[in-house]
Parts: sequence; structure tokens; C-alpha cells
Amino acid sequence: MPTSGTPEDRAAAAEPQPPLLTDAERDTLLEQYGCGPVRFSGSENALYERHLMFDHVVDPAAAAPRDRFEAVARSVRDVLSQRWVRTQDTYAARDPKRVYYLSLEFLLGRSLSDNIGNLMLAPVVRRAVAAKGVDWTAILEQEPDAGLGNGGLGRLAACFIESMATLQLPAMGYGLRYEYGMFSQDIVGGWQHERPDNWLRRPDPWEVARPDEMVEVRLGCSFEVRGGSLAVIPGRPSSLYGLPYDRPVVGYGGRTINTLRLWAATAPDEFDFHAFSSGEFVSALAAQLSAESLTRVLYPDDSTSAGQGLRFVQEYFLVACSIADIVRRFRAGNDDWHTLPDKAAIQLNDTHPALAVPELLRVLLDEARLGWDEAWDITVRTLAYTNHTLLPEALERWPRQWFAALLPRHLELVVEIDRRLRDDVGRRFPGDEGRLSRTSLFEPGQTEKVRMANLAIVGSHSTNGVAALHSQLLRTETVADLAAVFPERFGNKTNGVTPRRWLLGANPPLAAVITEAIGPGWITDLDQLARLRPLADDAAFRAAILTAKRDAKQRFADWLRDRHGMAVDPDGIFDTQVKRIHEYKRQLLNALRIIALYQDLRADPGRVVQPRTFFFAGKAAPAYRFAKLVIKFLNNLAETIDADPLVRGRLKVVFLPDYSVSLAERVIPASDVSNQISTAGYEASGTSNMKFMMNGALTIGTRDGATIEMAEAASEETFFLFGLTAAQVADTRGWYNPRWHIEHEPRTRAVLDLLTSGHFNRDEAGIFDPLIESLTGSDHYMLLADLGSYLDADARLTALYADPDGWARTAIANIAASGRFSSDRTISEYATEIWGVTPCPVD
Ligand code: 26W
Repeated sequence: MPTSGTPEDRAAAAEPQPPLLTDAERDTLLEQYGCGPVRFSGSENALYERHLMFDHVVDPAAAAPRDRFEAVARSVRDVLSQRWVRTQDTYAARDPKRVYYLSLEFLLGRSLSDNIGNLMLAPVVRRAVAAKGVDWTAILEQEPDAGLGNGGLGRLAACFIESMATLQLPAMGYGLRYEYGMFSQDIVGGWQHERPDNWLRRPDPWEVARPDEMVEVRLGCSFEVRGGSLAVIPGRPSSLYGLPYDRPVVGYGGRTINTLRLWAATAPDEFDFHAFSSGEFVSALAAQLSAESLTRVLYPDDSTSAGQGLRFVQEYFLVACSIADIVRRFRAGNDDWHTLPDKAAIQLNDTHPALAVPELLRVLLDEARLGWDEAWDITVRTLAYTNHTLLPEALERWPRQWFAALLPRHLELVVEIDRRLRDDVGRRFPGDEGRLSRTSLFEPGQTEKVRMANLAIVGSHSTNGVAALHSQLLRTETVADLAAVFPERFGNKTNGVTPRRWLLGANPPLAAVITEAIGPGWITDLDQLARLRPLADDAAFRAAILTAKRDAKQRFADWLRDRHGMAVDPDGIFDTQVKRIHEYKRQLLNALRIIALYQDLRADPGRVVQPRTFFFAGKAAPAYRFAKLVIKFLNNLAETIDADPLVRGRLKVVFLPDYSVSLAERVIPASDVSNQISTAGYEASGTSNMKFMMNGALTIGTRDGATIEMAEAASEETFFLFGLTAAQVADTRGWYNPRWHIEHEPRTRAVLDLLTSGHFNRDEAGIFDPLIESLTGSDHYMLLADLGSYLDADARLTALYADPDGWARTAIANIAASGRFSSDRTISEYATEIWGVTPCPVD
């Protein structure tokens, strides 16, 4: 077993034999760029030094880390660019059916080490780095995260496009090029402060602007951005332009390189300046500025539809640019519009791009001049929709007046779609007025709204949820009336994550142990992890797994010390909850558990226990006051425990600021315990749960989302499940009273008493009253109902940790069963069951 050597040695051992791009092919590629074959030494730096010299005009010896990063990234891009062009040429020549993934969010994180890994250039880079004696980590750290998403939905989109490229599917992602991504989070006095994320301050080496493929977007009104909100000037139609920026999406093995196309908004720059008086010159440029503000910033709201006009325009802008681009590409090789559904599958990532329904219909009616029935049939057969949340406050509903002002033609079409839908529903469910109003695309009220989920379901051939329970609740509860009208449209596609980034890239020690045991086939066929199952009985393998985890924890502890000056004990349990801060995700329930454990230890100062560190990370939406108070509470909890000599060395809480993809890549491999503790029925799927599982963490959690399927795959004995089921949550809603738990459960009462005593806010009287009021009032997310069984599950978990052999067996059973949660499996299902696309290999 590979339990010795540095992590780098073991990473080298994990280096798989190229299943796709052979050594010879790679050498040829490199040779074309003056790097020569992999085996010779020295001139693999040629590209890099050329970039330093010619792009940055610096002496390579004097280059700053950022210059070095850009030079390395540009060298990598040089190596992939021919292949990228070849991929696109292959698609153009063969004209296969393509997938278009439309998403307002792509939470990409960093690209350099992922691209190097997928191009299998790691040995070359390692050699060059060693020869030059450069600080490789420092170079990697220069790359800002591309944080163009909020959380799970955006990260899923990033995993999906990587899997599509790895599976050699002719696919393309479409999104927005936000100048500012997800805000950066500072913690000041325990409170979250937001800072703008100016990730494009320095030129991004991955993007390629394509000014020749600019698209015009027409709006029914003009608008001005004033003080962050949108002032509409009705009745004066206007145009803005979408400028595409392409980013390479490298499939594992480097054979297929797909494109992620992000649109930036600009005003036309061919102003008719001659016709302008000098007075209008300035206002013409101001108009340009206001157009450009459309793609300035990502909305940092997760799970609430804020109802901002600018967001509505962003959504239409993405849809209009992308549909125009798709149609243009289709028309280049096809003159029969009826074949569009044979050439394009468009997947809508939640309802955010649901305006694609009336937009595609409009193109087919007004530009292709088809009749309604044909145009509608083509639209429905081309589009498919994925739902990512059942939270009522997250379901998008846009005011009808906004359609009227901005998109009058689209409103006409939505009205007609609705009229036909009513006819249909009326015929099939005669006299069922309730169903008619519930299925309608319009929601009556003081401001009449368009229900975007209904529009997406009616205007597409497929609606899916993201885990079995979620898809079932969607079909039988949330949109039950529409599901009865279109039962054949509803399905499930359980989420997955890419094992390249989340295991091979993020956890070299563990990847090496796995490859040593079963070879590298798992990297592109994660089901092969099942072959680890019998090795649970192999003592040497168990030891190797424990050593890999210990290595990952040490790496993380070292980073924490260097980066944040914090000391944590890698011999203790690392127990983690990292995700957006939201009431339904119940970080506060985790805090209540910690308070109970804290009280146990205080009551017994001599007790020897496994030291335990609890990690939290996550951002709260800037306007979500309760969630921000939870962050403050977690920080006060950490501080109080740190200051308490009675528990020192036994218990620690750490709130890691500024959660990001890069932080997830560090903390997940280092975790022993994964907390997935949402109120059952509320977490559509979860995806970090899968990343933890494949990295050998054990899950303590509720029967919610994909966690249910993970436990099924590994067997429930290897999971620490607790709490009410989704059905029990629904059934008890009517009469649930948290006070019952306070009165009848001593541990629950003790936790509430300590909280109420002000122990965690000695100098900040009353600040946590809203938390206490929520818990003792309605406790909508039923924290107190689950606290007792959470603590019971926790006791089982710590008992197992005391038995390293038993723990290792359970961790191995988890890793071995995680194969199903590769996004390759998810994407294969989408490809065959929804899209009807097949691989189009590049030769
Ligand atoms: C319009 C405001 C808004 C923004 C984002 C509303 C809703 C969202 C998303 C739907 C929230 C989200 O990220 N949902 C998550 O999607 C993941 C991928 O499918 C799931 O794993 C998570 O359970 C789900 O919360």
C-alpha cells in the first residue's frame, strides 16, 4: 500500500495512464508549440518564457507571481487551442445534434490546475516547475475563483459541462459574463460584511472575445440604471448588444474541448456621432454605460426571487443572445426549420432562462414565419426544464406589466399559450375551475404575475427534479395539477459531481490510494469504485485509507495556520457543514448540537474524549437578516468555546470566511464528518453531500434530497440518519409545537436555557433574541423536533470514531458506493433520456 512518500509522490503514482489522449499524441501537441516531447528536459519552459517576455514584457527571472500565473495559463491555452478549434470543426462538419445548457450561473472556481489535469499535462508541469524551482502553489493561488454562481445550482452547471466534454458530447454552455461574481465575505466582529468580487480586474487568460459573433437584443422600451435599480422608459424601443466571450471546457484526456460562451452586454459602438449634437455626445456615451451595467453583477440571492427588474432583463438578455446564436448555427447547415429538434436540445437550468419558451416561439413565428402549431411543436420538442427548488419564495413570478413594457410581443405569446392551455385543461378536466386557475400561466393578484415554472413545464417536453424525493414532491405536490395534464413529461435525474475536480484534483493522497488498488479506470467510470468494497476486509488497505485522510487533514491544518493563523488538531474529528446559510439548511441546528456537547464537556472537565473541530463556511444573502444573525451566532459560539478553559483542547468551532469552490476543494477532503441536516423535504438534492462521500467522510444527516439515495447505495448502516422524514414533516406541520420538546427533553431544554442565559453574547445583550424567538415560537424548520435524534446519531458516530478499524470499513463502504454520484452518470441519463444526443468524438 502506498502509505509512504510525499503527497506529490503519491499524486504521481495516481497519474493515470491516459485513457483518451495517448502519450504520443500529447507529445505531438506539445511539439507543435516548441515544447518537445515530455521526456526531454529544459525546453518545456519555452512557451512559458515566451509568454512572460512577449505578453508581459518582463524578464522571466524577475516575474511576479501573477505574471507567472498568466504565462503558465496562456501556455496551457496554447496547448489546448488547436484541439479546441478541431473540436468545433468536427461539430461543424458532422453537424450532430447538440446540447445547449442555459444557466444564469456557472460556479467554475479556478481553471488552471483542472485544465492541466484534464489535459494530462501534470507530469510536464511538474518537471518544468522542478527545473525552475518556482513556487507552484503560489502560482495556482494567483488565479481568482470564477464565482459566477450562488451555490449548488451554479456549481452543478460547472460539473455538468465538464462531464459533457469528458463524455465527448457535442455540447455548449451559455451564461452571463458578470464583471462581479458572488461577493467576497469578510467576518468583522463576527458579522458578515460583503465586498465586491472584482475577479476580472486583471485580464483573464482563459477567455476569448468574439466580437464578430455579437448579437443584437431588441427591447420594447429603453431603460436607465439609477442607483442600482432599473428605470424603465416605456414606449421607446431600444437595442443592446451581446458580446460573446468563450472559455474552453476541457474533457478528461483532452480529446474534446467544448465551449462555455458567456455574454457581456454592451451598447452599439457605431453611434451615428455625426447626427449627434455635441450636447448629445455625452448622453450617447451614458447610454453605453447603462447598457454595460446589465451584466455588471450576479444577483447574490439564493432561494428568493427578489423581483428586481434588472434581473428580469438579465434573464431575457441571456435567452435572447443564446437563442439567436443557436438559431444562427442551426441555419448555417439546415434550411428546414422542422429539423431544429433533431439538431438542438436546450436545457433550462431552473426557470431563470424560462423566457426561452416565448423567445424561441417568437423566432419561429415572426422570423421563420411558421404557423402556430408547427412553431409550438418545435419549441416544446427543443426545450427541457430542470427544477432545483420547491421553496415557494424561490419560484419565479414576474409582474405582467414588466412583460408589457419590455417584451410586449412575448406577452402576446404567453397570453395565447395560456389560452390554449386553458382550452386543453378545460377539455380534459371539465368543470374543474380550481385546476384551471392553478395551472394557469398567470397568477391573479394586485400585481398580476407570470408563473415561470408553469411556463417552463408547458413549453417544454421534459421536466425533471434533481433527486428521487424531490422529483416526486415536485410532481405530486408543488405542480401536481400540471403534472396530471402532462404526466409523461415528468422525470428524475439525480445530481452528480465531477470526480476529476472533487476527488482526483482535490484529494491527491486518496486518489493515489484508490488508483494503487484498482487502477485509474475510476476517473472516467466512477462505478469502478465498487471494486474497493471487498478491500474493507484488507487491513493494509484500511490503514492506507486512514493515512490518506490524515494527510489531507494535515494539509488543511497547515493551510489554516499559514492562511488564517488558526491552529486545529488533525488527530481529532473534523466535522463540517459548508453551504449557503439558510434556515432550511439548519446551521443553527448544528450549533444547538455543539452547545449540547459543550455542556456535556463542561459538566465533566476530566473526561477524555476525541478532540473535535467543527467547521462551518457559507455566505448569507446580503438582505437575509436571519441568516446573517446565524453567522454572527456561529462566530460567537466559536469565541465563547475558545475562551472556556473547561473544554480547551477537546472542542473547537471554526467559521471559515469567504466560502468558495477553492475552499470547498480544501475542506471537503480533510473532513471526517459531513453534515447534511436540512428539514426533510426542503433540500432538493444537495451536491456537497456527494463530494464528502467520495472523499471518505461519513454522513450525519436527515432523509432528504440525494442523501437518501446515497444511504441506499452504501446501505443505511453506514450512514448516521436521524430526524423526521419528509412525510412526517408534512403531517406534523399542522400541530407542531416546539415547546413540547423544550418541556419534555432535558437536553433540548438545557441547550435553550444556556442560549437564553446570554452565555454566548455577554456584551451584546439581546442580539440573539430573534433566534430564540424563532426556535420557541413557530420553529418553522422544526429544529427542536430533530435535535434529540441528531444527538443520538452523533453519539453513535463518535463511538465509531473511537474504533479506527470500524471507521475505516465504513468509510471504504461509502467511497465504494459513491460511483453513482458522478456527474458522468447524471449526464449520460440526460443525454439518452432527455436530449437524444450521442458522443461526437474528435479524431
Ligand atoms: C431567483 C433566485 C434564486 C436563485 C437560485 C432561486 C433559486 C435558486 C436556486 C434554485 C437555488 C439552488 O442553488 N438550488 C440548489 O440546486 C442544487 C443543484 O440541483 C441542489 O443540489 C440543491 O439542493 C438546491 O438547493
